[in-house]
Amino acid sequence: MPVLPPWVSDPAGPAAREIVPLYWIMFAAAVIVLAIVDGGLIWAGMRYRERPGVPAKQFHGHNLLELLWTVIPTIMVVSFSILSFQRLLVLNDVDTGADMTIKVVGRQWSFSFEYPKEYKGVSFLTSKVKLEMTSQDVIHSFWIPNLGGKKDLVPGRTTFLALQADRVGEFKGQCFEFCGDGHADMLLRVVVHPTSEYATWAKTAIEDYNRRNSEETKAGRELFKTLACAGCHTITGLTGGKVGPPLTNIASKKDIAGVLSPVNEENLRKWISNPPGVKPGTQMPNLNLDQDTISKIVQFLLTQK
Ligand code: HEC
Ligand SMILES: [Cu+2]
Repeated sequence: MPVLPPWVSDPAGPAAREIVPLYWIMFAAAVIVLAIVDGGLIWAGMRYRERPGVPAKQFHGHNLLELLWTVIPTIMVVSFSILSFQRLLVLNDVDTGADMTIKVVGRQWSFSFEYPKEYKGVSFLTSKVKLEMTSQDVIHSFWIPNLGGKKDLVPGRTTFLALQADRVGEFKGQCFEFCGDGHADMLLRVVVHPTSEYATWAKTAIEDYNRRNSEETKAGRELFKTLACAGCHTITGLTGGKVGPPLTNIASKKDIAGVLSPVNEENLRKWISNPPGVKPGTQMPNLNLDQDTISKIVQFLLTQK
């Protein structure tokens, strides 16, 4: 999946595409103003400066010039405002066509995202995602340059932003409101999955969430701690056994004891039910556990990613 550098001028969605022309118009105007003002300053400084025998030239007002530098900037500011408000009408319409709402909370110094609890089946196509945002402490700001829009997360208030991408990829962003020491660590990453992969990702994410919070998993964790497993296996923060391999990230491994692949519910069950039956001569004994105990332990192990 392509990882794109955050860059405003490389729009990857409709909101960003709205903004880019305005970005260039303002950028060009700023460059022209810079050239005229600084050019004029340098030119006048050289032309009218004091020289040996020539006193510096004195001016007292110039009606035409003053009119020009009042009227032109006014026209510029007003037209930029109008153009900006037009864009904002589009950007602020977060609801039309939004398929999914994700809640975003900013805090010093991270963002957290809460997805809908249910997955509505594989036919569920997500194109526009609405973000419902708030902050726990100070003001933060959500900005993914390639996807456009930029919205503050304000404590005590809810703000909205819509994200929509028209290419697959990983888009980077950053908190855009200085929020304290860890401000620079508030990186953001939006992963745009192809529709087909999104279904799998969402299903797994929801399964993981439900598993982490299930009673069975909690029971499995206790069982793991109290049964013989604890004496032979290390799980960081839980047990410290050294006879067998650490199981802290067992659910992310490619295989179980080198013989069963992948690491899933079925294979973990098979392994724990009878290790020597699966891998003759292994050092892990058959603990003769009942099916219910094994189920709980397996649910717990699957959360160890
Ligand atoms: C007497 C020590 C011992 C006990 C008790 C024990 N194990 Fe093991 N376990 C091992 C050893 C040794 C291995 C490595 C087996 C091999 O590769 O042949 C292992 C491997 C594993 C693996 C595969 C690890 C990997 O990295 O592939 C899992 C999963 C596992 N044990 C879970 C458990 C669970 C759950 C319990 C408790 C119900 C348990 N073990 C009890 C010693 C033990
Ligand atoms: Cu921040």
